[in-house]
Amino acid sequence: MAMSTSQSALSVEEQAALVESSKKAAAFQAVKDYLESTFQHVGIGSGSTVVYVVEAIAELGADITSKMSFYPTGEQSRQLILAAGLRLAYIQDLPPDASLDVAFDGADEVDEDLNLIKGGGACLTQEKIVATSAKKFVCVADFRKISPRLGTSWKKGIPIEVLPMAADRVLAELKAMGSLNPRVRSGLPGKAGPIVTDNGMLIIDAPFSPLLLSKDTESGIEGGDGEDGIWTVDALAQRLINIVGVAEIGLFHGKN
Ligand code: ABF
Repeated sequence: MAMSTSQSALSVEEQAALVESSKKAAAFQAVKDYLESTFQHVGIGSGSTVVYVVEAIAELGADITSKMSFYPTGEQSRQLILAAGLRLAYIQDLPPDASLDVAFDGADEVDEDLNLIKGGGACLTQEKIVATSAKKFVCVADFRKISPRLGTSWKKGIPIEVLPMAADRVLAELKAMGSLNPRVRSGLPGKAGPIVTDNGMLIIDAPFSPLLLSKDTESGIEGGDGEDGIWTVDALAQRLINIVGVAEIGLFHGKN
């Protein structure tokens, strides 16, 4: 979403403060609206917005939260849960026929159908496991994340977790599909080499033109399966996950 005139007139500090207050407001509202006191199993995602989610949950008090277990999507959320004094549990310990009551997580970009790009923090596989284990998934995002088409505001590309031995082949396949300059995500500043995920894999960021992610017939574009370079979110997601060597992708579907 583009900044409105009044927002762009703000100083850098004022804009940063606006973003923080928006994240906090979204998080507190999400907890108020979607966390029920009878819930027992709650997923906690990653990123800076989720910090406020955990703050809002902790403020409910032990009378409510002590009956709940909290399932992290990575080390950051594990630490958040522990620091807030909440009960930590792991998704692998939840019986496979059981579900989380709800999971809260952030996103890098959200479209009008609530499709998401996630994985800017490289935890996308764990995030998808927790999200899809929940009866309800609540995406908590501030005004910057909403866009008419994925790829408009998040320009770094779709995060894709890949087996290291397949990375070059996956890169070649992505280029053949029309991804613009896909690349293996490199390490933190001052740290050489690629980022290695908690699963021992690499992350490829694969940018696609926002136009390629249009909602086919609804927006007057036929096809959407990559023919003529046009992809729908669904077709692209299906194509990406089927590339050999891809473990998981950072496209999350809004409708399932
Ligand atoms: C996680 O954290 C990721 O999927 C996403 O990349 C990121 C969003 O972080 P933030 O809330 O800091 O913008 O949800």
